[in-house]
Amino acid sequence: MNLIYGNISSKEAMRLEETYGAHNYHPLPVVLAKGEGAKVWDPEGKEYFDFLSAYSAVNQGHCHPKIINALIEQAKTLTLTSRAFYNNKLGEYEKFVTDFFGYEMVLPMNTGAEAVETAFKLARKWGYEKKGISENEAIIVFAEGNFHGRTTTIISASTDPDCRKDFGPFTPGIAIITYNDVNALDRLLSEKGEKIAAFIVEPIQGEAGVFVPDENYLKDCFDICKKHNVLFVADEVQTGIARTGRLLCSEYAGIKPDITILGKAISGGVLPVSAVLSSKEIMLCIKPGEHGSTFGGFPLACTVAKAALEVVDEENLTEKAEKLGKIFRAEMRKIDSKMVELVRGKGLLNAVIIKPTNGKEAWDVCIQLKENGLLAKPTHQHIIRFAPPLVITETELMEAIEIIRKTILEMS
Ligand code: IF1
Repeated sequence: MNLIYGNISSKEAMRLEETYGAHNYHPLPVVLAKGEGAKVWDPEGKEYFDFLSAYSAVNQGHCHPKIINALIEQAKTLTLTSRAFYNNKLGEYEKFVTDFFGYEMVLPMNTGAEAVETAFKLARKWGYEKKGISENEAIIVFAEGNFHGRTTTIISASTDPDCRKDFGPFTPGIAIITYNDVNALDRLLSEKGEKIAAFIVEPIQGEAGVFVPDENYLKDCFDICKKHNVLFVADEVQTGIARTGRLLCSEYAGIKPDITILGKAISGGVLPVSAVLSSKEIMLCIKPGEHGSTFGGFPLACTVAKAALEVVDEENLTEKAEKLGKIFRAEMRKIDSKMVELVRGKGLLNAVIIKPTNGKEAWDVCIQLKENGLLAKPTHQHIIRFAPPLVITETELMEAIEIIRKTILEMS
């Protein structure tokens, strides 16, 4: 087969990963060699709509020219300084990003998991210093079905056996409550509130299958946290940055979390950039030497993230996500097939629950979608997440919807 992009065929790329890479993933059998906007191409030149967007990291579209130019220019000037010295990009970015999201201070990190770890440590520190929790007694609350990353402390809060099995012993001081159950939080905080530093929660549970909680859930949880002097921490690594039709998904609840965690799309998926946003009062609990990372806040990241956030504004991606999301869900619900059991989501973070039909499950549907030119990934056997880059045009979206409709009708 003739190669259009690069010099390694799909078959060979898959063989190399299989042979030399750890087997910690089970990818869909497709190899990507190029991306632009909402589309990606394999080495042989076949074109696909990308309906995963690297798990909502590529909200601004693949290889956005403005972000890539910012990357190239800064890469030629200064990439990494460490935080042993000041650099001339960090402060400017910190002002920009805090203004952008309406917070007083930011602590820059790299991956989403690092930012969650940072929020976890910050909440504990605040718990001891400001709330007066006795030494080593602090509890952080998480919701069942959560996904916050892969570090040892974060998986200590996971309820997914695949994430946990044989990775113990786990970090103590974690409590788990049922998601979307206000009473569960109320009971726990009434019972142990004085030892609880924070409740860390996803406004929509992504990995759990784009599980959208009841309308008042987040607001009620926020109020309960306030009543017990517990920090409300929103993990918006996946839901943040315009994805759900709001800049931050917690805006739907009309709340401003004490701490907001961002990652993925803050750099448009160009570099690992994450951020913990909070107030001065909370953030200044961490003192020099107590937390950090070699790369966190590096000039290259600051420059790329600033450009990536500017794109969100300049291209009205928040409004686009809201509008196109409504179209997407309406069109999915119109598909006349028993295979489509339920459609849910907000903005362009959506899931279709697939009822197994003719022995075909969500995985088989994704394989067939790939054949027909659209990439999406199943989660939990019966759920397909659909989350295209927010720069997708309405015309492209309608084309993509047609592929999904045709594929599902073909299979049912
Ligand atoms: C993988 C899921 C998505 C996240 C939230 C923190 C992180 C994530 C809400 C950690 C990461 C990932 C990582 C990716 C798969 C993916 C995922 F299916 F597992 F749940 F997006 F839906 N908080 N999500 O969703 O961020 O350290 O990865 O930068 O392969 O593990 P990270």
